Formats: sequence, structure tokens, C-alpha cells
Amino acid sequence: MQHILYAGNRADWPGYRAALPPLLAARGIEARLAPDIPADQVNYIIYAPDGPVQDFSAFPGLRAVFSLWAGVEKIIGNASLNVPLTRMVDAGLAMGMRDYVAAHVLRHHIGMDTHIHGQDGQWRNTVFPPLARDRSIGILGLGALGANCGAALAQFGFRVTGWSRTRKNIAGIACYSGDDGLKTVLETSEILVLLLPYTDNTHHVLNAETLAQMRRGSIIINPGRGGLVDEAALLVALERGDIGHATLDVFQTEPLPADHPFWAHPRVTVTPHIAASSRPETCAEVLAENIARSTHGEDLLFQVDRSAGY
Ligand code: NDP
Ligand code: OXD
Repeated sequence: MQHILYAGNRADWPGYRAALPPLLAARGIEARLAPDIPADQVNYIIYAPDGPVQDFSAFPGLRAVFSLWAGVEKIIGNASLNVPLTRMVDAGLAMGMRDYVAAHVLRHHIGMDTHIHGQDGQWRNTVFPPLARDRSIGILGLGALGANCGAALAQFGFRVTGWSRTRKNIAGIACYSGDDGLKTVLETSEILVLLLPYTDNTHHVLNAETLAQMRRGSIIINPGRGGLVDEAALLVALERGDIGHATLDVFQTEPLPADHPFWAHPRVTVTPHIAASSRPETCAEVLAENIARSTHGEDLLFQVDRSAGY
């Protein structure tokens, strides 16, 4: 019998209670799944940063922790965690992020704001949006989410470049790595999408210096993590018009404080960390697979590399 402690947020518990047991049973796993299991019986923890368990030292029989979030910066340095940690990679997150990124890219590509906010009786039909093939989009981070978004944008016909730690080979995306690669992506992109994890190496990847490498008036879309961007430097770049608009889903401090200048800034769109969410109906598949793998002594899917930080 495997004892699985659900330590995700309360709202999603009914979803996991319904979705996970049949998937475990289908894999021949006898399991008890509950949000309250005596600590000395727990074998697996389903974890979220906004859930009730942050200290893992009380679980002597713990074999693995499964994060429901893709981003693991809040748990990776946890000194009480000494078992394998996996992050969430699933179809639901990928589809949600693809839709969010495509929608915000198209908003800026088409220039929708001009018409949504400019209904003043003037028939302005002299400026037409360029074709997608004449628009350059850069993506920082070509992992599960960035590569999928890049492929979707390439399908639209956009010119897509991407940057990652190790150089990739992805159809439809011109792939770069290293400092020179970053410079190339920043210099060529009219719309830049941030889908990097937050690590020591990606902290403030967009700062005064790198923002200055971007094309004047370019657009930033950040559904990655707030710490990827030096917020003060971004505000300066927006004020100067160096950056035309920033659509931000994630922030250094969340919830974004009510008096933060981003809220009222005319060239900033704030969305409240809703770009993609972990849904029980899709995430349960990955959890069941990893629990089965662990009980059979097999390698886990999507295990976090603690030395790389993601
Ligand atoms: P992955 O780990 O699959 O991909 C991360 C990508 O970033 C990889 O391509 C990796 O390179 C690259 N990378 C990491 N460090 C560096 C570096 N120092 N320099 C250059 N490239 C680097 O992550 P996901 O795609 O699954 O998720 C990305 C992030 O999206 C998450 O960490 C999370 O912060 C955010 N997220 C936000 C959500 C939201 O609702 N706003 C929802 C879900 C996720 P390589 O391929 O070489 O390893
Ligand atoms: C995640 C997120 O990392 O929701 O999964 O941001």
C-alpha cells in the first residue's frame, strides 16, 4: 500500500481525489490518497508552493515529492528535502501557455489596442498589420512550454528565434544559446516571450543592459517568473519608449501590491499569474505514472536537476 499525501491547494483536492485513484488502480498500484495522513506513513507528497507542507523532515518514509507546479524555485533550495523532486510537465499546462502566449502575441502583432481603445468615429484605414512572416518573435527558454509556444507561433508563420542553456534543434525555430545567442535574439525580436525558469543564472536576465539591446518599441510578454526581469529597469525602459509594452503575468512580489506602478502604467498589462494552470484532469496522469515508476524502481519523469536549479 502506497500512502500519498495530497499537499496541493484545497480547491483542487476534489479534482485529484476523483482523477488519481482510477489511474493508479489501472497501473496496479494499491494506494491511499488523502490530505491528512500520519507523517510516519507518508511515501509520496503531491506538493504546491501554496499548499500546507513546506517542511519535509517529518516524513521518514518519504520516497519522492511531486510538484504540481512547473516552476520549482520555491522548493529547490529547501534543506529539508532529500528525496527526488519532480516538476509538472503536462498537456494542460502546455495548451494553456500556448493559448496565453499566442493571444498576447497576436494582440500586439495585429495592433488590436488601437481599435479596441480608439473607437472615436475616425475611419483610420491606412495602417495594416504586417503578415506574420514579416514579424520576429523571440522566446527565452525552449523547454516544455517555450518550445511548444514557439512551434505554435511558427505554425502561424512568424519568424521565431529561441534561446536556451543547451542549443536546440527545433523545426521552425532558429535556436541559439550562450551570451552571443541571447544578444542575437534580443536584437532581432519585435516581441519577446520569457519562458525561462527562475534560477541564479536567469535572475534579471532582462536588466538595463540587456533591455538596451532590444529593438526600440519592442514588446515583452513574461509568463515565466517575475525575477527574470529587473522591474525598475523595465519601468525606465517603458518610460523612455525603448520598450513599447510589457504584458506581465508574474512578478517579483505576488500578489502584485495594489500600489505597484505596473497597475496604472499605460504601457503595461497585468495578468494575475493565470497564464497556465495545473489541472487535476491532466496532471493526474503524470502523477500516476511517476508513482508507478517509483514503486517499480524506475527513473522518474521530469525529475528536477538540483545543480542546474530547474
Ligand atoms: P523547462 O525546464 O522545460 O524549460 C526551461 C527552458 O529554459 C529550457 O529550454 C532551458 O534550457 C532554459 N534555461 C534554463 N536556464 C537557462 C539559462 N541559464 N540560460 C538559458 N536558458 C536556460 O520549463 P517549462 O518550459 O516547463 O517552464 C518554464 C517556466 O514557465 C517555469 O519554470 C515557470 O517559471 C513558468 N511557468 C509559468 C506559468 C504561469 O502560469 N505563468 C505556468 C507554468 C510555468 P535547456 O533546454 O538547455 O535545459
Ligand atoms: C507553475 C506556475 O510553475 O503556475 O506551474 O507558475
